[in-house]
Amino acid sequence: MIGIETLDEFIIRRQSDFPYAQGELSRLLRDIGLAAKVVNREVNKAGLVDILGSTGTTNVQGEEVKKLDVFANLRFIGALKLGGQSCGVASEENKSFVTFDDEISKNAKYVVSLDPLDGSSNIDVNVSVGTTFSIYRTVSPSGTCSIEDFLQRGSEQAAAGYVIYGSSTMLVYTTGKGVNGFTLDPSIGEFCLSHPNMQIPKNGKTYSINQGYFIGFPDGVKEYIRYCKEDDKATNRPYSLRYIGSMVADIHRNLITGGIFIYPTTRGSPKGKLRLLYECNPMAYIVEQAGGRATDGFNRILDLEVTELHQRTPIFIGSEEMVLNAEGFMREYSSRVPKRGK
Ligand code: AHM
Ligand code: MG
Repeated sequence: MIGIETLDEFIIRRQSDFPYAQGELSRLLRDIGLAAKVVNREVNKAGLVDILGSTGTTNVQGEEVKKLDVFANLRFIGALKLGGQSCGVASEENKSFVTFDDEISKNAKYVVSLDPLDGSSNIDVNVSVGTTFSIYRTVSPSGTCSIEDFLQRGSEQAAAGYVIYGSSTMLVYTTGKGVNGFTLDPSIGEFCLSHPNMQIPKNGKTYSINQGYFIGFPDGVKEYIRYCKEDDKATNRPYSLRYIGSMVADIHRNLITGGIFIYPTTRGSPKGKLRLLYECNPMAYIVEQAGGRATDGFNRILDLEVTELHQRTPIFIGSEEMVLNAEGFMREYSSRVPKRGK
């Protein structure tokens, strides 16, 4: 198609970027793109489920009406299993990882970790949601996988990305050679290259955090928030606060316009809320590849040791200068004894 490059065409053109250029990773990415289209179709008719479902448990085709996050989980796992390029999937929806031991995946060299529908509570109120995914080359022999394949550091990711189901649907991914974004054109049913070589501004004037939990934040975060709200023309403060409550949407906005997203430790989530394996690692890889920064306030997210599938971590992610600044507050105040009622 003249002037338009589809996701599939782009992946094939860039196949030589991959260190193991036998096409498996390309096919895996295309499987993810396909599942994203199916999930997008369902997300777009979310409000119709009750109307179309005849009893609340079955729809007009007689299929069981599933919650969208369960539906998305089945679709992504189904597409990856059928594609035959991965030998297992770890998902936010499953306690343990799922393995594929079919004939079709007997030579598979990859595993995938994903959150099939992040921010799914936002579905009920017509607010953007997302999918995050992370792909690793296995350390186990081809066609087999074990927990070690999933517990690799984020720096070992072969590819990662996200899909945002927003006012338009986009798939953004990296294989370690920059970040490219594709917008779904519903008229042709294809993701088309719309955001080549995405770069996050080095600085911004948006901070994104659930400020409702302020009382339970570490002192460094409290002080950083005070800094964001101060008047200072030279540094463009006060910053704007923007918080959608869908990590993918919040980080996507900051990726494009500049900003910082923080989900720190809180009183209710003393280890942070977001999951390292399939939420923070893929977003950190994307943001770093776009020239930004992602840490837990002290250490690079991609270097964190992964010890369990559903491990949580605090995260500070976005424009490099803003994240560095926030880390400065964390360092300065972490050694101080927290003051009561502050
Ligand atoms: P989920 O995986 O249960 O959907 O939760 C993850 C979501 C993120 O998308 C978002 O950043 C965060 O939870 C919002 O949490 P909170 O409501 O505590 O601010
Ligand atoms: Mg999630």
